[in-house]
Amino acid sequence: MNPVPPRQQQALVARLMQACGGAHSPQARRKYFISGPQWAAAYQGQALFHAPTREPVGFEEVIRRYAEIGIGYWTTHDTDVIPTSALGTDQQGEIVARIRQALDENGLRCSMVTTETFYHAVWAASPAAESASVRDYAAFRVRNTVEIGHELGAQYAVYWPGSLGYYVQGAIDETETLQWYAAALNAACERDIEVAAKKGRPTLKHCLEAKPFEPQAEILLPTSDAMLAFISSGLLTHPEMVGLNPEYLHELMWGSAPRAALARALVCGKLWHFDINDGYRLKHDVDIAVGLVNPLDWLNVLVLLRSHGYNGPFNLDYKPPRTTSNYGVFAVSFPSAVDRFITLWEMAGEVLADPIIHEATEALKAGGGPVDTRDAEAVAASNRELLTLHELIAHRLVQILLGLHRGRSYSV
Ligand code: 3MF
Ligand code: MG
Ligand code: MG
Repeated sequence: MNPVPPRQQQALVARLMQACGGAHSPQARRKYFISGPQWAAAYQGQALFHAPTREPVGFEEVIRRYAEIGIGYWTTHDTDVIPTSALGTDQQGEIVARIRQALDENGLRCSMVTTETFYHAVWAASPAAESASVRDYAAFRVRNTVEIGHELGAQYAVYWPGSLGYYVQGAIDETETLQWYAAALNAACERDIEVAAKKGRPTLKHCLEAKPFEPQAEILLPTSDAMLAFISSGLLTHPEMVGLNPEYLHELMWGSAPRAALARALVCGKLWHFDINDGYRLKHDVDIAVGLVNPLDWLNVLVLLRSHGYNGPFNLDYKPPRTTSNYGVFAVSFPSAVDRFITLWEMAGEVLADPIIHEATEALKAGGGPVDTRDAEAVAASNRELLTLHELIAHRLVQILLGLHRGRSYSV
């Protein structure tokens, strides 16, 4: 192939994307409760060892592009859109008004707001630091975010306490830090109750998001299970207002099965919001787009969520790779992520309707019939042949994932 000069490269990407086919229309995409974060589209590719590879993108452009793609909901940190120094000032009011206008003009809704409590120097010792001034500031920030959320018509507030921890051992008392963190959440919930009553709106759903590693060395609430324990610890004044925003990769990172983590949240009635992405076990938070690494696991996650009637948002919390250009973010990265999600969602429906999986599952539950249930050998013998169905179900799931159940085969 001849070299492709820079001015022809976008056209090549567009043509090959078109050739991939299988794209859903913006109208079809909008039927899903899929939200696009401001920070995901605006991510410039920077990291500790990485200079940015993309130009900055403001909220007007992100909202407009999401609308074109068919992503119906938008989410943001307070400081993604409002400079730290402008928080709580008239300038904030002006920016929020501009956001409302951009959302209205493009037919998007803001579903979630979140407070950035990890980037600025003020959070060096976490939002629940020893100093009361830091904690008062944290309370101001989360209350202010609740107000922004109500202004923008959001239903959810998310909290990622990524800096709630320490670098060196013994410097903090963990129990105190957790109490102080709870105090900030309590302040947010109490302000929410006041603002919601004043505006005649329901209160927000406050969702905690865990991550096991980074940016702090040791993290006090590293998993969704730790969050569940924290919610029922007695430290929160409104535990009924607080649930979870698990992130797929955050659960995978520590070696968990994300689907099992989601199941534990479901049985507690706390699975309210879900950050969708992909990546690898025991590595850092690479935030690859949904289904690019673990499509089979993703199919199974969606089977679980569909079968339990999860109806919260699917928040596209991933980072377009540094190798993707500004053009590619909206031409390839977001539309392809949304379409893979929709395909996996539809496949999950096929799994739930599949007569083979259905019969195999029912047979496993029916078991082998009457037996002396104090006799281990007899119980094992009575079920032995049925248990082969576990592997048969796994085979069937892969058939559905690869389209083999529709007659596709790979013999040459
Ligand atoms: C970090 C994250 C965060 C959270 C966000 C909460 C930057 O790993 O996943 O995204 O999702 O702060 O909304
Ligand atoms: Mg996240
Ligand atoms: Mg992540």
